[in-house]
Amino acid sequence: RRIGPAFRTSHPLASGPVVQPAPTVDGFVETFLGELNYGQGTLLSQSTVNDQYLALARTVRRYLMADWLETGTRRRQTQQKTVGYLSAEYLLGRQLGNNLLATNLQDIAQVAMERCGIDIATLRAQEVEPGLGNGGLGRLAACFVDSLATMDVPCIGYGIRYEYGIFRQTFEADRQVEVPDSWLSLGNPWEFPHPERQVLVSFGGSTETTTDADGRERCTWTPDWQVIGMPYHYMVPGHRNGVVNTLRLWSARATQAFDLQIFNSGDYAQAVRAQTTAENISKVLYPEDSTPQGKELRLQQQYFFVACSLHDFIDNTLPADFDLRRLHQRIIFQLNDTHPVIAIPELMRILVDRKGFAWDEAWEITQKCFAYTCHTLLPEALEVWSAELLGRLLPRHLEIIYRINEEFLEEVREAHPGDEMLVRRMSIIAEHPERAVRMAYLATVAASKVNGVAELHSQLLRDKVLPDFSRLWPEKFTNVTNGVTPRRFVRLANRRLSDLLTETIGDGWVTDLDRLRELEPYADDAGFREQFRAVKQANKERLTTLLRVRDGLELPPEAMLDVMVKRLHEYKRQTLKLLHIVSLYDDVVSGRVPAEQVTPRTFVFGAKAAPGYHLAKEIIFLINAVADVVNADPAVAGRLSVAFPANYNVTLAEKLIPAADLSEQISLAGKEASGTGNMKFALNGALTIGTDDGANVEIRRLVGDEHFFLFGMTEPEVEELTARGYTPSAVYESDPQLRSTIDLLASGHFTGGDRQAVAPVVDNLLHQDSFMVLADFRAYLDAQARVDAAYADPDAWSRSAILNVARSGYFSSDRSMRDYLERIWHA
Ligand code: F58
Repeated sequence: RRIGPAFRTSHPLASGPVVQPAPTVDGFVETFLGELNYGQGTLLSQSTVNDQYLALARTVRRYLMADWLETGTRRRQTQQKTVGYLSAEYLLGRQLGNNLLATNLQDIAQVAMERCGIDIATLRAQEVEPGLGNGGLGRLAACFVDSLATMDVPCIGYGIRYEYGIFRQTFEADRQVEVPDSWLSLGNPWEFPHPERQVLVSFGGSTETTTDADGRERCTWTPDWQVIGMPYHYMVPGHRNGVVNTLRLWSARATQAFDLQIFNSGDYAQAVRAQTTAENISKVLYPEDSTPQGKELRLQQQYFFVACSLHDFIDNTLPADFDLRRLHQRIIFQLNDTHPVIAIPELMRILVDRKGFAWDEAWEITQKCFAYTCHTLLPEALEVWSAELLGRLLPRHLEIIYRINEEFLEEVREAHPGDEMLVRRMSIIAEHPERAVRMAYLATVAASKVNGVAELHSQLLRDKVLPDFSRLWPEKFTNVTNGVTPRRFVRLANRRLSDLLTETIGDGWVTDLDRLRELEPYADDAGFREQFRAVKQANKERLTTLLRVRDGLELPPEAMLDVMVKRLHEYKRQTLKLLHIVSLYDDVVSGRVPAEQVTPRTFVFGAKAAPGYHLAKEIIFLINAVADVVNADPAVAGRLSVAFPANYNVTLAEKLIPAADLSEQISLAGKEASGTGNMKFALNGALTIGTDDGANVEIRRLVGDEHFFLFGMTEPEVEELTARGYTPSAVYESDPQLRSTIDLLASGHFTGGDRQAVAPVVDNLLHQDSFMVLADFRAYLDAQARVDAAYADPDAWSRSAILNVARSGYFSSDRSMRDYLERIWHA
């Protein structure tokens, strides 16, 4: 069967424009019914909600197709430099709403569905979001591709089409239970498989070096197994600009040859099992959020998608006669953390072994084609692959890495003669506890630029994580502060605020977020503040309705909404938030504070724990246990309530963030690389209570100290305390309120008298407390008291909230993209 080259012809119809359905209600209805009849094979009268959702999605898709094809043609013709964003994760969120927004079809679709007797909200709710990421890093990739399309920058997002995304979280007896996320099971209307672009990927086997006639060494890799990478294309529409870029996600398939070999040997069952082995590669997203496990399948995933992507660009995207010495003029591969770093030896292998380049020339090309973004400061999060495993799976790549390292260490020796300690410190190869490849070092050595994701993070990256490298190559290091897309996180998530903004300053802010500055004078306008408060109130009511229906939670819609949503990790300090809640509750039930003096607050948590992260799961249990008791205790009724809706994801974020009054960004200083939730909250008019960490630093600088509740140790203070020796139990002894709070927790009050159930968390706090929760407790409570005082003056609070919105335009991912373009990509 032919899956070969594209159809090329001089036939007159071959160059005609693609016919797009009319952007009218009639045109939409007609297309929709056509999709229902001919696409789904059903009648409106017999269709299910899923049929209708799929037909609606395919209708919207039609409106994007002409632009997609046109963008592709234009990109091929202009041959501009492309950003190849390499990311193992894309946390996309639902597509339907975003694509209706991008095409400006929201109102038309709504009326068209009404005309068919369908409530469009029901169809929107039918979509399962593609949860192909863990958290911030994956969501950042999704924001970046959105911005690049909106800015008409050529970009191909490369990644993995996991069959199962991040697990669905449920609670059983207050404990997290993970359910597989079979997001594809009802059909996925947003993807296009392209079997004609499939790629063969090799693993295992051995290498052999021979010398050919002209004395050149040649290496051949004889792999012992292969899989097929099947690309699925997703549309990435720009905001109403006629641009649609491509996200290309790879799915693993067994090769025919592989199957037949075993099949011919007579073992049919084994042949089918072999297929499963191959297909396992893209089966499931690893749900770890900061501690990589070093599992073989994960390395297979990494190499799989990177090999597919490089091959796809070099052999299927560039013209056949392209001179690869100019490769950097056509592509910059941005490495989203270390997960795709195996692309570096892969490109060297392609250039040297397949294309016949000399090593030095290949290295020169390779260095110009990669840039590396680091997203962490936690030492345990830096990926390291055992040389044994890497050599077994990718023998040629390990050889290449060794050679890169040798030549690099020569350079170090030349720059610092006699300093063998330095050489050992900087080696890409670690020797203890086992020989292993430090992927961040490999990335740093090869990349043209290395960036952190917020100013503080980039500074600490230079000073603490990669100090030797930043001394050797100071110009290599730069910062690009993260950003978020205003399309999804303001315009789509917060329609009411968006309408108010547009009425007030026009709609330019959607693609030029700095324009929000024009809002500043309105902070002093009582009428505007009134409208702004009404928006917040309506968003809260929308949220309380949702949580009633979705989770059976009864929440007072007038209370201050205090929200902490992010992955569950000790360094993010959900336990600090919990101690605050318990202390408020303790104040009332012990009679120290009359209930009437407590500011009514609803605390909302959203957090998934990595399934193997035991302490994180104990913390989830404890939050739920405290919620149960606080919510049921008449002593604090109408004053304190705690909600922990299960399965926090992008879809829920879009409802929660617009409703929030207070944004909790309380990581231990020096641990959160940037944070991006912090930006989404500020842009939606929440005030932040936060430490001097990650992008909080920049948010505070921009919105102003008076409109931000800062607390806690600074990074240097954390360092100093660590050096002095931190004893959490001493802090506990010295602060009566902290003692009372912890004692109440430890007593089993929240766990039906069961002290064992709280012991893991309490004991850890008292005897380890790696992230200094107790050390910051007092400062946190004081800051929360300032929050209460500020909230008591609605006018002053709204003024601050409006100024947060007006001054947060900097945190658009459009700005991040401009910074990458200027500082790194030069595209
Ligand atoms: C996050 N990293 C940072 N990693 O923690 C956060 O501060 C930052 O804002 C965000 O990146 C974007 O730059 C993060 O989300 C992961 O999820 C990895 C997934 C794979 C395993 C290792 C962590």
